[in-house]
Amino acid sequence: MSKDRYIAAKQKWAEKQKARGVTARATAAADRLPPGQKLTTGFPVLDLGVQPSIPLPEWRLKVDGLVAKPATLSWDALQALPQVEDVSDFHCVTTWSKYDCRWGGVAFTTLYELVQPDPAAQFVYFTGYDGYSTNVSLAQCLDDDVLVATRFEGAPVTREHGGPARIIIPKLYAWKGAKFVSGITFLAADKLGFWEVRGYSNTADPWTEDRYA
Ligand SMILES: Nc1nc2c(c(=O)[nH]1)N[C@H]1C(S)=C(S)[C@@H](COP(=O)(O)O)O[C@H]1N2
Ligand SMILES: [Mo]
Repeated sequence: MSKDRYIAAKQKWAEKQKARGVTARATAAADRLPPGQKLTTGFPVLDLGVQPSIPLPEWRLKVDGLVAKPATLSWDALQALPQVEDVSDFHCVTTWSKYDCRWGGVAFTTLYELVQPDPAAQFVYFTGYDGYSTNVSLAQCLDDDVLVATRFEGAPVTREHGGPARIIIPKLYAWKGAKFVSGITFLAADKLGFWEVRGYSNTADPWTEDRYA
């Protein structure tokens, strides 16, 4: 099941790369702004009041859980993986949305391939250097636009926006994307994250205004 999604995502990537430069993304489509959202041109910062500073030589991303090959990636190891770019819209549950965010980094599917999750793994639990956590189904994570982002608009992701690396999951409300990401754990059973235990929706779909559980 997740294997099929994985393959489908990789296929979509190939098609997208081919189409790049040929097709322009539809702009300002009436159905582009999810219900209850307002468009912003700025980029608000939302965090727990802590913006940890992690020097790149000390930065690590631990990818573990129900996987055949757990990995602890250094900054250089992350940079050595295939790098991709994706332009996506960003929807925060506090009702602001930002269009056309150009993120660069490593596709989640690349990490999936690297650590080889067990078929029993169906959920992903993300942790951040600030103590944050959030949980997402594996199926959602295998979408081709899900990234470990290290670049925004061609420059390194700033500390306030979650650098050195943050998770981007464009199709879900942005709290599902951990800034200052430090860990990715593959799990058989779902485990609620920081906001999910505090009443936020577990599924977080902006199109159905799935904000609070
Ligand atoms: N580590 C961490 N990641 C986090 C958060 C946080 O507090 N800590 N806040 C989440 C929320 S609620 C949102 S809307 C986005 C905000 O990202 P931004 O500050 O770049 O706008 O990050 C998400 N990821
Ligand atoms: Mo948010």
